[in-house]
Amino acid sequence: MCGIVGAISERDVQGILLEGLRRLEYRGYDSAGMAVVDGGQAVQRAREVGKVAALVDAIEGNPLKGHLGIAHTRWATHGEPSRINAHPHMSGDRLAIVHNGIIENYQELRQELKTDGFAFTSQTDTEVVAHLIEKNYRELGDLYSAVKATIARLRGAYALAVVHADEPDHLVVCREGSPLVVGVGIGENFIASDQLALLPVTDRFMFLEEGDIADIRKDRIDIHDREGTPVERSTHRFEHGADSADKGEYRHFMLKEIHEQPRVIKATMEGRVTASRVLEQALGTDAENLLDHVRHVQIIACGTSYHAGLVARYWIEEVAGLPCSVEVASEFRYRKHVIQPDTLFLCISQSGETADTLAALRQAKQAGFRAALAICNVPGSSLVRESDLVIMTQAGPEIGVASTKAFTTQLTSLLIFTLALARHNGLSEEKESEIVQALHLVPGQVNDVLSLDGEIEELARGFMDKNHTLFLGRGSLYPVALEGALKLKEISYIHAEAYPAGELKHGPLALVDSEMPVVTVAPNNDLVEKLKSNLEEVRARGGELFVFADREAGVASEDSLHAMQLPPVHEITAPIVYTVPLQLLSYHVAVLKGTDVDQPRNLAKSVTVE
Ligand code: HGA
Repeated sequence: MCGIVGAISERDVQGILLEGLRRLEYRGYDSAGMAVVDGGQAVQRAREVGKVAALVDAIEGNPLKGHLGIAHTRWATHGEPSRINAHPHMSGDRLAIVHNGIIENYQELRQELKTDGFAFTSQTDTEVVAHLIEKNYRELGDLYSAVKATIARLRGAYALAVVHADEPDHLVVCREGSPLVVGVGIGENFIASDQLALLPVTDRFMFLEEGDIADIRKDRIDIHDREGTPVERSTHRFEHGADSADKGEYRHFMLKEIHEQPRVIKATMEGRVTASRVLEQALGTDAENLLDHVRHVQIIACGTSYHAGLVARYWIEEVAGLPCSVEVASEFRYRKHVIQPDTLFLCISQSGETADTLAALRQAKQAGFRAALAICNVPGSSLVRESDLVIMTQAGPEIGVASTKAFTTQLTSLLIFTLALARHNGLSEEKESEIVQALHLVPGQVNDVLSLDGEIEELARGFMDKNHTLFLGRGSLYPVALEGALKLKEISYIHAEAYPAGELKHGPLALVDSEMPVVTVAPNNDLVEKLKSNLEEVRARGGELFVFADREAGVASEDSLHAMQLPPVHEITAPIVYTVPLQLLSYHVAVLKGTDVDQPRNLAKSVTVE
């Protein structure tokens, strides 16, 4: 999604803004722009279609000089990606704004402003906000009051940062439904959509709450809440290493993040499990009391996180013995539902700002769910702040748009949660200990899978010239197949579908021929024999099979069957381990095809719009 950066400092801010944009590029990247104020002179602005590098090239030799500025990477929602629609948007030559979000009533405001004589140069909803602030500025005479009056008229979601050349000593920012963080410096201050953007200049952050409006000066930060009451927002130190936005020795962030998985899975377990038990207090002070009352779990998520939820359903029903439903957030929020008594509402989101998931959570809080648990990777995000219980995944910033380490740490967190819940529902100490011990083995098993990288790269050659792929799995490995197909689609643009293997003969078998590779994950569980029969069905139709199988499952390479042997894993933890070879497969296919692995076309990382 769009990324916002802003700075006010003694020094020129162009470098800070460009580095911030570069770090935000993973959120959305069809165009980028920047506006800088130098004393009382007119605002200087530069905008370019494409990546931040295009903006850098455009201003090379003609830098924007000044101590106050705002910048933006855009992922278009209103109006095509073009220079005219790129942010910052201006009203006249003295006011500039950047915006992340959607203004739902922009058409009616646009009509009104046209009648008032404002001329529009773009198709965006954002330009409406620029003109409305300018209109209010003319009436009220100061920027802060003008922004305040403006947001009272906006419907929708926004994080805004606004500068005016007549007031060159501050910027005004606000948020409602889109993330915004204030970076606290010494004699300089910053704002951004994500802390990651500001790590080169500060490690101290304040998270604005919904409805907050803030006046940011070099040496002061004044925040008011929705009611206009002055408020303090506490300052947090950034927890992850500042080098997270650096690829290091790896060719792509995605590959780096795949290889980080043993470490981050371990980090996600730290403080939450002993050698044989789950520490349920680690889920929150109220966890024990709360989990005691839960009789049903409703999971809500989008994309990869949804697949994590689908795996968790198998665990919750099998290990905790409680009914569990899973639904994509964008469907859940627009339908009527029957809420079972004592249902825990569980949201999964990497960013904690996923618009549909957040909206579903807010509805759920009105609708009478027992409590809300968030599984999230970004501390201080909206989802975390608005949930009763939280499990933070310890994946660290994930830059590759296609999620990898966030998924496996979500699974780790979901298994920890399942065990905590199961303890309240009669799980024996022996069984808990067996599963916790299996979980401790996962980082090592993932390492073993990573050592197969070279062989998986070889397999990837078989997909380069293919247009379609089928992924098969059974039981809790079916969602792993779904996630494998999603990964391949996202980064290699090969059409991929996943089916529960037993469904093959009910339709998709008609598609199987030598042009349709079939990928299967086959741990050595109760279903492996049935899966082998499904594989025979494919081979009988001339299909080429790529099977990731437990080395003890008795699946060996022959003719049109390429078998990759994986270490033996416990059947409960198998979905975590078996995800990894499919990530590597997608990665290598994409590299061989020459696609933009970390920033695939049309996609953005943190989906903060509907
Ligand atoms: N609606 C604005 C901003 C879009 C956005 O926040 N995307 O994540 C536009 O289309 O420019």
